[in-house]
Amino acid sequence: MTDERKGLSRRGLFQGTAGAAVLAGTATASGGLGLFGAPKAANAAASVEVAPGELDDYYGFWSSGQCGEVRIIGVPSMRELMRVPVFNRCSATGWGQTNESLKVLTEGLLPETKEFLAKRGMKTYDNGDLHHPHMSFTEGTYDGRYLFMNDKANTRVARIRCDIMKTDKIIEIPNASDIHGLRPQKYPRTGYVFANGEHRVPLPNDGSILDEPEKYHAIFTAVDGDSMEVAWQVIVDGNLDNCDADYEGKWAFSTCYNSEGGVTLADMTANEQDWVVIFNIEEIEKGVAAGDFTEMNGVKVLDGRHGSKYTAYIPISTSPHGCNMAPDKKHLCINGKLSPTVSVIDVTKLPEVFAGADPRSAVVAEPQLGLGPLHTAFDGRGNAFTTLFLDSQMVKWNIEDARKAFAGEDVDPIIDKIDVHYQPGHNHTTMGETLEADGRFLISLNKFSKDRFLNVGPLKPENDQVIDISGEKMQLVHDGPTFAEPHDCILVRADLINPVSVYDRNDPMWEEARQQAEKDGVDLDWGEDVIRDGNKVRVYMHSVAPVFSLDSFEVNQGDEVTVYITNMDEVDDLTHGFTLGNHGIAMELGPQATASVTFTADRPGVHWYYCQWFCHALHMEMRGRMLVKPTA
Ligand code: K7E
Ligand code: CUA
Repeated sequence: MTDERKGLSRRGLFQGTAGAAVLAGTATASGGLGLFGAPKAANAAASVEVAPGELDDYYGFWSSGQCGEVRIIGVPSMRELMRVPVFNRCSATGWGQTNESLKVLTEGLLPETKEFLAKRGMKTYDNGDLHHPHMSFTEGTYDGRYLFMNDKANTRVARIRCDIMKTDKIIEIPNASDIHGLRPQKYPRTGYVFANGEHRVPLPNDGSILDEPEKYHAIFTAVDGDSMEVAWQVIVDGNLDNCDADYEGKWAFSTCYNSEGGVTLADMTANEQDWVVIFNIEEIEKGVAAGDFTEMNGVKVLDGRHGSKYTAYIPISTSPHGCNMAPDKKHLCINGKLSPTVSVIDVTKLPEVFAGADPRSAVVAEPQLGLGPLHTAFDGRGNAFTTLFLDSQMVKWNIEDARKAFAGEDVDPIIDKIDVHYQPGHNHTTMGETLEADGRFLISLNKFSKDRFLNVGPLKPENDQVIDISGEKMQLVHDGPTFAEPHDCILVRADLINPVSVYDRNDPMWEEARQQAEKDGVDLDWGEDVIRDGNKVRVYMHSVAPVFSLDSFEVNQGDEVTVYITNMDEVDDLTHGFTLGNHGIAMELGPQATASVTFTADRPGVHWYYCQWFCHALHMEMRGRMLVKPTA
């Protein structure tokens, strides 16, 4: 492509996306570049272009809020690559219906939750509110092993295996009421996954205390990221919001609002100041070893309220929100939300605070940035980018300059501001929460899109915008509509993630199916058989495109049927499916995977099952019959 032609396509990109509305009014005869100006905008536009057949430089892992799933988006192209069901029920893959997924969804629930759900005829929750996806770390950077995420709706923490991009563990957190902020330990490795219980509730929350808010507590949880068991919990004052960890494995931090201990909006915002809580990991581990805890619901719970040696409370203007550790290993940014400031804490001063120094002495900068600062991201070159929710802007500022200004020097730390569209919450830079922050792209996750896209009715998409931050000035280069309701994302360099294309037949995911097959004397890989065991029937078969190895099986009305299917194709991208007509049953069968589903055969007659994943020229013919013999 010649430079001239590139220039044309860049213009095309702007006219098609960000620039359309503006350009309509300002286009000039010289080519319609208008407001964006020729050279800089053109360069920026080129940087998000990923031509057909080319690959993105980054994996973006997006949360999806109340959809309860994780989405994988290529960055900078913003092409959606995959959806990974986590807390939701997925029609395509059978997540929430297959025995393998139900094991993940149910085994980590608390006994009282299982009992509560059983009364409603449910095995697990089928919704979630997933805000914060974060990858496991080794020595301060992403290691490609796992992703961890929170469920604010039903108080859970989940893990995705990045080799197969499937959820493999979900646990419910006892003694907490919803999980909001979540971050893995960055150093030496993950290690702990820190999870904030946001709402304050009585402990235990069994009805013995009701309308006595002064007796409610919020709780901070450390989950062991390897075993996915709760390691310990710490009771704190206030409501926990967002959290982060440092780069030396010493601290965890949580923003806290509602120092008032109130239960209404007016109560909760009455005080001028709330705080950030600093958790001293070493002291907490010593306390656990020394037995300085109360055991509650099987968990070691430490008291970290004011005056505890496990925590420090640093006063911050009322209701701080985002909590972001800079890759300079030194500066923690606490975003003001109701205050127009970001408070910068120098973590090297924290030992003094724990030794008795004034907690505010750790605050080394507090730049006034604009209205509604919610979250901050970093470029690895000493600059920070903060979302301004109320101003609908992104502000770029320099951390050292902010320190100088705080110390009384006449320096303006603000480098640049640009409009985003509209009302940004989180933002994230490429590799920005790691020591390998590379300062190429910034995503602004805007809560509203207003007039940026074709009208699709009263429910509008959100708008995730891509901003080029490689130069001194920020440049908006792409608009990306998203469905409800991503809060956060991370941007991971593509070489750090190496998923497989075909499952390993020894994967533990279908271990229970393998054990059952052994008991039944059936080869789970290549076998096919119908095993009757009282009114329980187990049907085994495999699939190789374009056939199921059983083209029919017969059961009696009222039988409890489990169908086990193994996809024995070894080819990349050869997924089959099993959909059983008029039974509400469908599941994904990945290459070399086993999946199973259990149901009661209570509809007499002939029921076709078919493959719902296009796999072969004869995909339409890939089917069989279930014959259900009436009981009477
Ligand atoms: Cu929406 Cu991270 Cu839950 Cu801020 S949080 S915006
Ligand atoms: Cu097998 Cu479609």
